[in-house]
Amino acid sequence: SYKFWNTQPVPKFGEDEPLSDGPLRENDLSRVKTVGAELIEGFEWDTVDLTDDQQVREVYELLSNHYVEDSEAMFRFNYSASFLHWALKAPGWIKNWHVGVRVTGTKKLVAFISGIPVTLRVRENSLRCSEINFLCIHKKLRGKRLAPVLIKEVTRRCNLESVWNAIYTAGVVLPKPISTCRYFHRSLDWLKLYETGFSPLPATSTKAKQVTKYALPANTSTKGLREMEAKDSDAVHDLLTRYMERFDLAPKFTVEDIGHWLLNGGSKYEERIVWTYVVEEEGKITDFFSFYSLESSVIGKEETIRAAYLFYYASETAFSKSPDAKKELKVRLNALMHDALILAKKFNFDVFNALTLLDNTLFLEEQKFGAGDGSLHYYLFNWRTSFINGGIDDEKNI
Ligand code: YNC
Ligand code: MG
Repeated sequence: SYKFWNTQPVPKFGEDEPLSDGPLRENDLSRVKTVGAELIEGFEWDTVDLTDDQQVREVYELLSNHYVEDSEAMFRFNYSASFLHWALKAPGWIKNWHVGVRVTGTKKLVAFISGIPVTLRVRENSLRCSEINFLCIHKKLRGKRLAPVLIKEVTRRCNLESVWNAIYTAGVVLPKPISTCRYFHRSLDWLKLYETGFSPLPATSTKAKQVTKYALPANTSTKGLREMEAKDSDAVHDLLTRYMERFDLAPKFTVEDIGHWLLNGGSKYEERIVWTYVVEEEGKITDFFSFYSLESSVIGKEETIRAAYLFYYASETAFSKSPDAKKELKVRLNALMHDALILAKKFNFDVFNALTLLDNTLFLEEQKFGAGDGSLHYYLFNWRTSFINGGIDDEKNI
């Protein structure tokens, strides 16, 4: 019955779609509390310092044991320490938005929630938001209404920076999604996915047939494809900005953001997190695509599934004025994504994942992605807007 969420500035189920976009509650910096609410006896608030590798390690340990699992509890996300450095220290990051709860006696980290600043465009409005992620409570502290306390605390800390809106995603249904996407998976190493229980063997197929179905060539075929370099940042920024104008919900990136999100922040992390490729034709960047690395551990086994997640991409083909423009975009994206699969395979990923967003439905089927059982719901805090299609409910989608 959403006892907590019904008290928050989010749209409710059963309400009509709004006539106009705008905030759900007025805000006043002078009324924001300067200290956090009392925690239950034996626990204390902490600001986790992610410039300290030891504290990143503590967040890693909490998440690797207690973060998101699939509905059958077979797999759990295993965000690496390098991934956390990358995801939580994006340009403009705010230390105070990395919120921890510790046991007072032992100082053990038992809960976490994070925000990073992001400027979003929602239809025609530009919003300074926090992007909330990595909400996690130790399994032994579940069901004690601690999650609302963490959410209110991160809200308070965002409000102290005069940030009144947030974006977040979750697999669970809460009041009230502004969009919903489905996960799709493309096997790269089918046999491994089968052996770990990730992929079933269809009744009408054989192992050998499945392996053949997902085989990929050794080399890419797009002319002019190469790894992105720092010198490409302006061109990629320009192309991505124009490409994203075609959608109702998009982040507004600076050139610095591009360097961070697409170039691994200048390769400063232990492990590589993100791969980005551009297509250069006669000195012009015409296309690019990127994917990032996120493993899942197979619960109860010493194994991991190495997944590549499709990240940002763009193509000049999207701006074609020809009567066949949509077909051209479809052909081009299929060629690019085929090469992305080949590269991910070369880098030893087991599976390539993508959501039903951007122009993804133009290539998911042709590139042999299969629908997963998970959905991802998108939410905005304190912002009213009607449902954004482009996810599974869009007519152009599967
Ligand atoms: C969830 N994922 O409905 P009601 S995603 C938000 N996001 O409230 P308790 C959630 N709310 O229904 P537990 C939620 N899951 O009574 C549950 N809730 O109104 C709501 N799992 O609290 C739930 N990470 O403490 C209910 O539940 C209330 O002990 C119940 O803890 C929940 O990062 C959780 O899936 C999820 O660690 C922490 O199960 C725990 O079960 C856990 O009794 C595994 O809570 C890991 C996991 C969630 C990943 C994510 C995005 C989080 C967004 C949070 C909302 C941000 C709002 C914007 C704030 C900034 C505003 C500004 C400016
Ligand atoms: Mg709890």
